Amino acid sequence: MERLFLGLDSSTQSLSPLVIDLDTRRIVYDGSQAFDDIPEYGTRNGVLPSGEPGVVHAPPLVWVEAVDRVFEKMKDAGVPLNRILAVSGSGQQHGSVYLKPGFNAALDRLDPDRRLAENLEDTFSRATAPIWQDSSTSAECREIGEALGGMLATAAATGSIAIERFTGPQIRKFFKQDPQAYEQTGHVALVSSFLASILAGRVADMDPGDGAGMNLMDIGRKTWLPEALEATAPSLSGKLPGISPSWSVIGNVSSYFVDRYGLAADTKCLVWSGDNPNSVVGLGLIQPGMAAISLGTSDTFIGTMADCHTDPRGEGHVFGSPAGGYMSLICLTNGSLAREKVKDQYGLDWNGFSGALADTRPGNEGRMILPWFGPETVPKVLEPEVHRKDLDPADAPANCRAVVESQMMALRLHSEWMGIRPERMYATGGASANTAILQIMADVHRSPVYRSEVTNSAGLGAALRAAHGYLEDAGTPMPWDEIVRGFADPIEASRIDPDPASADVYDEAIRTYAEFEQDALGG
Ligand code: ADP
Ligand code: XUL
Repeated sequence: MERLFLGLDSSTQSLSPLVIDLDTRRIVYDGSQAFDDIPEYGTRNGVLPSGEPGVVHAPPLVWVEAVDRVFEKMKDAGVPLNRILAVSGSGQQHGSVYLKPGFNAALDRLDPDRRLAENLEDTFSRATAPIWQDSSTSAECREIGEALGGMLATAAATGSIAIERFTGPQIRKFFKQDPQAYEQTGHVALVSSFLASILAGRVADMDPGDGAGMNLMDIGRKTWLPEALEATAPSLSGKLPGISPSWSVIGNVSSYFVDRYGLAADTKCLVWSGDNPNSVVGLGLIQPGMAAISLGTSDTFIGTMADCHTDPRGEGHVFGSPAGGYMSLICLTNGSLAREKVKDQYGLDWNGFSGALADTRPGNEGRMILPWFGPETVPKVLEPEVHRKDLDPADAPANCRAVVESQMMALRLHSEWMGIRPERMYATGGASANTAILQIMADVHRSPVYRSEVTNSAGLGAALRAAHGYLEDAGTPMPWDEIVRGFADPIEASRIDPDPASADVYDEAIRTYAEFEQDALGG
């Protein structure tokens, strides 16, 4: 008897459902609905055009409409929706949705003869939702940071310094700009908890994975931090839901989905989480001390930790891991963007870029680059500038090696606070297709590197969490390593071992790199 579970991944640009069969370890359905393909909501790359610098909002109703669209697509494709045992999901992190006090009642009486967007269009106290790309809250970050005793005290208490894209500073900005609309808000949701509420037909709790991305949660206790709520906006505690473990069942699916799409009435809905916490599960990082690097648009280093300790430099983040314990994350904004810039500058394709890496030697004879083509998160650089050390801008191969080596050294240097010494590392994201880049990753981190098979690790993580929570709730728990086995396994044949001589070179070079970075940042 097959046991089916659904994960819904609501990312910046699309909603992607993924159905797994836990027994045969098969992905039964893998689909997607791009928000831009629902033109009446006017998004481009998932967000609304904005005239104000740093302001990036999205219309939450497009996410709602996408829910109907993906259920229609699954039904049309013959997915046996009546056999799905449980649903969970993944949301782009930090984005916030503002709802009137009548939201819960509207969820309770969803009319299956009308689309979700029609059912819910009058429930918003703010028409748009600020999302993670919004960087317009520096003033609010300063205010919250000061109220909590400074930036590092904020990081120690909430897992991160007050950061522009995080939800708390965004809520504070809304309260300051439009106190009346804030007062008329009965409920503030994350993207994840908003969509979880729709599936369950009642206001859903947040989980400690996504809840940690708000500057509002006590990272040690995984409960709301009263001082942070107070520093953010008045009466906030009454507008937030609870925080529940990532494997909590909210209840049965809303009758809307039973009547309209044929789901079974006892399909369980689990709390949702953020995309990075879900990816931890989807990449199989279920034990403390595991690490992956995602080489996507940006480069992220994701690790897992048993105990919570935060970054003393304030650059990195700690979230609750949905597999228990904690996860840590740093993000290099100029990841693939920088590699692409260098590649294009010399008129190369990726083969040519890899060839340049083959033609140069580990350590690059001391030549380095700080590829801050745009603003950088780690280290924080607001006014972008590219710095070169002993590097001739006309030397194509040396520049190609410099960008990859420097980024890998930055990832190692700035993740040291996590205290993770993994026996193996996983690589995912578009650039993980490039073996020459992965060799440098293995050498700089002195660790074998495996490529991961999954492309939608967040959606897979959500489906696996649905299975885990369902079995836990049914009184037949399955350990995490068994849950992820066969789904999140790295490709054995993709193993790349570090070369000891090259690793020695990088152990030396990283000190020079650290000084170079400090000099560029003005000490
Ligand atoms: P996203 O963050 O949008 O999910 P992806 O994980 O799909 O991004 O990664 C896309 C990036 O992968 C592209 O921007 C490109 O720079 C990079 N990429 C694709 N193929 C290669 C390759 N062979 N070598 C290096 N980088 C590559
Ligand atoms: C993480 C972050 C992004 C979003 C993207 O802190 O801001 O990775 O979660 O969806």
